[in-house]
Amino acid sequence: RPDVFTFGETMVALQGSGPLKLGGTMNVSIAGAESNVAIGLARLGHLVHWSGTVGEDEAGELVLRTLRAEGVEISGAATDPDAPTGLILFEPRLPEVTRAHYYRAGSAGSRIEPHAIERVFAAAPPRVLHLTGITPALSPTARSAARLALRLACQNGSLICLDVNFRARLWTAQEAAAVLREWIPYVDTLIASDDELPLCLPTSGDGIPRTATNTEATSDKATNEDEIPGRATGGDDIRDRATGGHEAADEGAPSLARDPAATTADQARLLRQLGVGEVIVTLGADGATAFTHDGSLHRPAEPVRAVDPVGAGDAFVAGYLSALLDGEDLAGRLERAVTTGAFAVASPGDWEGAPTRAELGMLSAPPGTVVR
Ligand code: KDG
Repeated sequence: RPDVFTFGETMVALQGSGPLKLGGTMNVSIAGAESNVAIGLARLGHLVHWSGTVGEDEAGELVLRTLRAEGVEISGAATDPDAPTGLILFEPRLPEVTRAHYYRAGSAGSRIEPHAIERVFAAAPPRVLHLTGITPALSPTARSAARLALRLACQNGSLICLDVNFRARLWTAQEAAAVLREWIPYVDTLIASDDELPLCLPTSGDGIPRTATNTEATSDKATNEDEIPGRATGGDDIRDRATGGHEAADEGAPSLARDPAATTADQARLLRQLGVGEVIVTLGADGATAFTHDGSLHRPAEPVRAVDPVGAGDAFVAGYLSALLDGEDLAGRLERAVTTGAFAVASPGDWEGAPTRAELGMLSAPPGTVVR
């Protein structure tokens, strides 16, 4: 049984050395939020399964070869002869500001099909399903695949982790909100930046027909194949750590609609009332705050010299899930998350700087240390 299953689009990534329009040299690598998390977890010694579709091209070979080399299980991955592997260009524009340019519309990765997900769950349901809000933005079939994963994870008692990862270039906030609000009642661990929280909250008057009172949280009445069932009980205790050991959504639906003056804590409380086990709000250089059944806990970021911010969120998720799998308490989970996040910020590339378990302690080495 894999510790974690995740899936999504992984692209070939070209990392420029300065403003793109000036030309120059580029470094060739791969990038994808879910595969970044998968690599981060594999480096920390966890059994991770990644699935996705790449083109039948050299860029696709690079994606699969890299993931294989990093120890990520990819037996559920597919190749599509009729569409290319997607491309992302990273343009470091200022020392700490990077622009990303996508060439991914109609890519192989966007053509991932639900049956790929079905096969993975049939072979071995994972302890944790990690989803991002990028996958449902790619295409209707990718959205169906993500929804099916949610349903199968519920049926199999897998812990469900969702990183909102809103990408405004891929869909509108309205489109994202319609999907995320449907998923929220089934999420055990929600990871979002503070400005992404409203996308997950029910609201009236924004044209989205989903309010606190019509949100069906953890229904166990699902009879339709297409419905997401209530969560299976028993089995792995990993979900207990994230939800406080209670079935989510038992606190009654919140009566507040989205309120522009609501604080992050108010929003997190509403999300917990809707069924989320724990809400982890990432705050960039300010660290992260977790809201759980026990209250809230803040953890400042590890100070490092920032080299490249891309991939820091994914590294944070990998560290958090790694510690959760190891049975760490909330403080231990946040500590590992800010540590792996700091490694990503201090290293060029999306995932290249992810630490192994033995390297986790290196951050506290004084400047100028040579490890011999
Ligand atoms: O989190 C880093 C990702 O943004 C990057 O790897 C590319 O997956 C990506 C995306 O869709 O933006």
